[in-house]
Amino acid sequence: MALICVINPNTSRSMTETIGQAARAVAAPGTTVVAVNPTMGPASIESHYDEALAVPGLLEQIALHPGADGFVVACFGDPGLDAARELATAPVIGIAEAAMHTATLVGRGFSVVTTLSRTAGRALDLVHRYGFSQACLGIHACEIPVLDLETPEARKAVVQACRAAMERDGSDSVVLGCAGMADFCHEISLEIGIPVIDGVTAAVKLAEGLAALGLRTSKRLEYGTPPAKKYTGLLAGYTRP
Ligand code: 2AL
Repeated sequence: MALICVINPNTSRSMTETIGQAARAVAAPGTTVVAVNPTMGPASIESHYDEALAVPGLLEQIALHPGADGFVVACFGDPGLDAARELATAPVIGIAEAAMHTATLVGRGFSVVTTLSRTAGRALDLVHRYGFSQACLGIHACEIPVLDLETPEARKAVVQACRAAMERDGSDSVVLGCAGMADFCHEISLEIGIPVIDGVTAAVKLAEGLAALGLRTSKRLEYGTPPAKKYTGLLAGYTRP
C-alpha cells in the first residue's frame, strides 16, 4: 500500500485532473494517488520566471502531505526538485528525470518534444544534469502553449512533432516534454510506432518501486533537512523554526 502525491506545480486545476487521471491509470491496485496543485503561482510554467515562482507553492504542497510514500513533481522543468528533496522524507521524482531514465531503458537514443521553444534550454540543462547528453538526440518544440494542449488541433500538432523528431533524430523513443501531454501518450505511440514516454506515469511507477524497496532520499548530506532560518515578507511562512 503506497500513497503517492503527484504535484502539478502550476495552478490550473483542469491540468491537475488530467495528470491525476493519467497517474491513476497506471497505479497498482494498492496505490493511492493524490493529485494536487498549489493555490498560488503561475497558471502554467513555460519560462524561467514561471519556474522560479512555482517553487514556493510546490514546497508548500510537499509540507502539506507528510504521510506520502513518494512525491512526483509533475512539470517537465523539474522545478524545485532539489529543494523538495531536502524538505520531504519520502522520495521525490521529477517527470523529466523519470522520463529520460525510462527512455534509456527501452532504446538507445531519444528525442524530446516540448511545448514552446523557449523551454528547450531548460530541457537541455536537465539532459546534461541527469547524464543523458549522449542518449538525447534532439529537443523539439511544437510551439503550443501548455494550456492549449487540450484541443484536437494541438494534439495533431504534437503527434506530427513527435513523428518529425523521430525521423530527423533517428531516435528509438520520444519523451513528452510537458505533463499536459500525459493523457495522449499511448495514442501518440500507436500513431508513430515507437515507445513514447510520459514522465508523469513513468514517475508514478518509479515512486511505487522505490516505496516497495523501502528506499527514501538520503538525508546524510546535501538533501538533509534545511537548517533553521528566518524568512521575511511574503515568504515569512517559510521560516524554518
Ligand atoms: C510544463 C509542464 O510540464 N507543466 C507546465 O506548466 N509546463 N512544461 C513545458 N515544457 O511547458
